[in-house]
Amino acid sequence: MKCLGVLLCYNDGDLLADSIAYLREQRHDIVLWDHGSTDNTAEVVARMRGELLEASFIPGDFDFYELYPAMSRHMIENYVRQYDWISWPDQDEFLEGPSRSRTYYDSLVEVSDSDCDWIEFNNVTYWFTVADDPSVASAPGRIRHYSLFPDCAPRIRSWRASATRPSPRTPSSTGSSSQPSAPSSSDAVTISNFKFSPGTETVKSGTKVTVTNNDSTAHTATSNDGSSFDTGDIDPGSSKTITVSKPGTYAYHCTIHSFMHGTLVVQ
Ligand SMILES: [Cu+2]
Repeated sequence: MKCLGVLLCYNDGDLLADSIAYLREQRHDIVLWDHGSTDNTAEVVARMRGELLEASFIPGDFDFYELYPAMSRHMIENYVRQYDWISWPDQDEFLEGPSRSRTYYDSLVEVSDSDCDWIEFNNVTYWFTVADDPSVASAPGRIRHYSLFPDCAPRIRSWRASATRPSPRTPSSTGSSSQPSAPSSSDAVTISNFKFSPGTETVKSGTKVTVTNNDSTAHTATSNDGSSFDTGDIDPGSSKTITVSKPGTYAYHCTIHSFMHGTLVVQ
């Protein structure tokens, strides 16, 4: 059974190594986004990069309330089809089955074989005390002090991957939108680490702009006005071109990762 864990991180660097190690113990591949942490999160991520399927840094000025929808679209676009089960704890949470005598992974296998599509978890607080055994490597094994968080409704943190269905995307008409005009020269925008570079590109009217995706996940370059240009999906390692004739300043974004923004100035 293939399990994928999602971690959205913000300034919980002291717990992050345990969270990553725990999901790995429970046989999950991990997609991690760090939302502009200012503590040692980046250092922990760098140290544990080999344990992570994906680690991306999302700028802190990206709206927190857009983060979950953006991650959801990212998951649907890139991962949901390849996995059987998704676990999406808060980054300071350890997901466990109903009994600690079995691993979370073993509980997931049981649920996966049932008709259930998701799991609700009671919200339990834990804390470290001197009575905990620091020689136990597994954090949940180490922590012995739990209490049920009062007045807190159970939360869904884990579900069948196929229950996350792609919403129909508006198909992009063609790979590029171009008005007839003599192309004068060409220019390039590259995408690396979820960023368009240069952030603002200035070209002459009719210039063919090549957008190259150096990431390991698909992106688009889509004008915010919804009509001037849309590359459609640019697969990892490939390029698409945009040609715009009408002079103006065109803000654009990636439809899969709405926090990715760029500007094309056509003179
Ligand atoms: Cu993107």
